[in-house]
Order: sequence, then structure tokens, then C-alpha cells
Amino acid sequence: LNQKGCVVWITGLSGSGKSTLACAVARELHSRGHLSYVLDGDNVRHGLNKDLGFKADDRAENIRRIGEVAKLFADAGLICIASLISPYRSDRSACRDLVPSSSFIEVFLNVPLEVCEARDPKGLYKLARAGKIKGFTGIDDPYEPPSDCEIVIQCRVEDCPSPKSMAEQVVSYLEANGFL
Ligand code: GGZ
Repeated sequence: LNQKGCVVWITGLSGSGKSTLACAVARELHSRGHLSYVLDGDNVRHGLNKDLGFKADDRAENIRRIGEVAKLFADAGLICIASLISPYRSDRSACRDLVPSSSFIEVFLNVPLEVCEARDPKGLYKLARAGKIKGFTGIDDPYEPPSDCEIVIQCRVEDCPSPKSMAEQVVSYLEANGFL
């Protein structure tokens, strides 16, 4: 294995397509013979982080643990793809500080709230609007967009790039920066 490990950190709203993008990146890397591992917030919350909810300090702890695990994978030489809302800049920046600079690649999946809400794959926005879920990101809980991240993937109401082309954007970055 001749691979420099790194952390690809995908941040964005619920329903922005983080898990889909993470999966598409992993698939593309696999097809090129590179080892990667996806840490998805929603999945990790079923196991390692099942003691955590969605208050700010629980989110901070969720993000911290995923950051620490991502660091271990990167140390082992893998490309670790973390996909979680990670709404606070300070939490993301603490994860960045765990790994050598340049091996933390923050990807902002910038999808307008109205698009995420129209998709509403799990019906959570509907519940949040009805007040049945409190503290839902983008509705009555904050999301702080990155001000200085490595990759921005831009979706507009009229057109969102396909998961494959989004994944290509990420993989090209990894290639151009010596991770592949
Ligand atoms: C945001 C929530 C909430 C609240 C449940 N706010 O789209 P999903 O369903 O599948 O992914 C979301 C997931 C968010 O978990 P993360 O670990 O990514 O969040 S964080 O980084 O902020 O810790 C959503 C669901 O959990 N979900 N309640 N109140 N998303």
C-alpha cells in the first residue's frame, strides 16, 4: 500500500446528499484501488455514539469522536471520509487540528435549504416545521457554513450536479494533492 492517509470531511445540511457523496467517493476510490472508509454521522449514532442526541454539546461530542476515529484511519494510511452535518465551525476546526495540515480536506456540500426540505427523504423537515422535532438544523438550530474550506460543491435550485460528478470533483482534488 502506497497511500498517504487523509480525512475528507463532508459538511452540509440534512438531506444535502452527504452520505450519497461519501459513498460515491468511496466507490470511485475503490475502483482505482485505494482503501477508504466512510464514517457517516447517522450510522455512527447507531453504535459508537448511540448515547448522544442533538443538543450543541452532544453534537460537539459526536463530531469530536468521529474526528478522533477519522484521525486513526488516516494514521493507518486510509482515506477516511466523514459525512456529518457538523454545523459548528469550532467543532470542525477542532477536528482539523487533529491531523497534519493539508491532510484535512473540508468539503462543503452547499445545497439550499429549500432543496433539502423539498427532498425530505425521511420526513424530518416536515416534523421539524410542525414542531415535533425541536432543534433541527436549518429550521430552529444553526448551521455555520465553512468560510475557508478546500472544496465547495454548489447546488442550485434548478440544478444539482450528479453524485458521480460531485465525487469526481473530490477525487480530482485528492489526485492533484498527492493523496492518490
Ligand atoms: C439535525 C437530525 C436531528 C436534528 C435527527 N438536527 O438526514 P439524516 O437525518 O439522515 O441525517 C441527520 C442526522 C444528523 O446526524 P449528524 O451526526 O450528521 O449531526 S451532527 O453532525 O450535527 O452531530 C438527520 C438526523 O440525524 N437528525 N435529529 N435535530 N439532524
